Amino acid sequence: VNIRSNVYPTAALREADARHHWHPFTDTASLNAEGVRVIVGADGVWLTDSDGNRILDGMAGLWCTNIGHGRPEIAEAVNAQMKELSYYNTFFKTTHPPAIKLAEVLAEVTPPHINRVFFTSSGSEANDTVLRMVRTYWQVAGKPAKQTVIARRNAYHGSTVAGASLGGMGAMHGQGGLPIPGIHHIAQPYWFGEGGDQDPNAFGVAVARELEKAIDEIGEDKVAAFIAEPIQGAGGVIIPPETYWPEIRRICSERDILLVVDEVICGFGRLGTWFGSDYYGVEADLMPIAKGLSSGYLPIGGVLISDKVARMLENGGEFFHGYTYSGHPVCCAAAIENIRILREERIVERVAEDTGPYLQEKWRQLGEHPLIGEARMVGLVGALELVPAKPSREKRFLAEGTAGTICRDISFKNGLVMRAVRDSMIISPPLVISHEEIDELARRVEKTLDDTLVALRKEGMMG
Ligand code: PXG
Repeated sequence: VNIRSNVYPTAALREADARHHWHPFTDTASLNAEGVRVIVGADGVWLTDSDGNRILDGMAGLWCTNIGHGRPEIAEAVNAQMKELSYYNTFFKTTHPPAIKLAEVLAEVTPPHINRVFFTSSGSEANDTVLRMVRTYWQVAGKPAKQTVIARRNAYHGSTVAGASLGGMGAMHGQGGLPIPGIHHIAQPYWFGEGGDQDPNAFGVAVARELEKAIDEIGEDKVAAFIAEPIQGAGGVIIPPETYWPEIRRICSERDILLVVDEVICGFGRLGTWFGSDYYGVEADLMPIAKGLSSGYLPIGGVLISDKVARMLENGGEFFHGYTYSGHPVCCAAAIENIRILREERIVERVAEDTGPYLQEKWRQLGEHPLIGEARMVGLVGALELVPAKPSREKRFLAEGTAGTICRDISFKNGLVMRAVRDSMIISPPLVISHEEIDELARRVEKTLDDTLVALRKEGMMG
């Protein structure tokens, strides 16, 4: 197999992949029976597969390619850094210019109360760091019993032991004895699915108050932190009602627990603001980041640390924690160049003022389709809820996830990557998407919904 300028037929690539490659989040037996999809190139918002098809990347890779695929400036920055200093660590009283520069740039784009960063290679690692950091914080503060972290059902915080434990995915907890002790899950602010007949704002407050109840049950003297995504991504683009975040911030402050806002998906412009916490006007004590930090060009993540947490940890002596690749110079160089592009091309502002509203209007129109129970979007991340009996919110498809999977497969055939979460369709395109590309995306979504409706009727699934 050539890794560049592929000349091999898809069948040969599939066969080799099936023989040797174990994929993440995959039923290996059924994948290998069906045959994997092979992507050989990408440019802007477009992917090319091994049969030469062009596919619109409606998911920005895996929610990460914020500046789009294939920018030569990043390749050049990485190439130059490789030649200058390909690797050195940041342990043992050592640093290097790329780590210094990236830390400085991050302090510029984050809110004023955040001025430090701890580097990791991924979002999962960042959340492992978070767990140890919040527990250490309270040890240093002289309240060593405050060790429990409250998280939410259907949250996604990564796939390592700590990440998957903080996450609220039942299927993940079912494998490998998770969650680890000391993590407590409460409800998510998912109005469409779980709001019953409450109005969204009343529901937002009620769900936030579950945090207060959980703190009372566990005991304030035992709770270290609450962790949540501004908008849940992998859980199905769950956009909380407006009342939710202010209530969460109030509760965390009154009860003296740290607030961790997981910015792995929402960070770096996804909501039309630099961070999801900016969009909701909520001050975080810690913010794990990854994905859009480098637009996925190289693996890098981190934990952004507020002054309050930094001051406390400074009193604690050595923090016995770090990764070989914390602040990897080449990954830092990619991230610095990525942030330069985001700033100089005003990409975040464009999402807020131009491309976001433009796609949101198309999305609202798609919401009128007979298959769609709700169309929701903030910035450039959204979901379409498939329902069998519009306008009923209560009536859902019987075998949950079947309609979503059918729709996702049809979407691929129509040249669009949309992700299915249960029976909702998710979109999170590169932030550089143009108006023409948004028009094309909306056309492909509409055709996909039409085709899906025909397929579901044929299966007798509509009703
Ligand atoms: N936090 C959040 C909010 C995430 O979305 C992570 C942490 C973990 O990051 P790493 O870099 O370790 O993957 C994520 C990752 C999906 C999907 O199918 C979503 C993620 C990863 C893989 C698949 O939606 N999010």
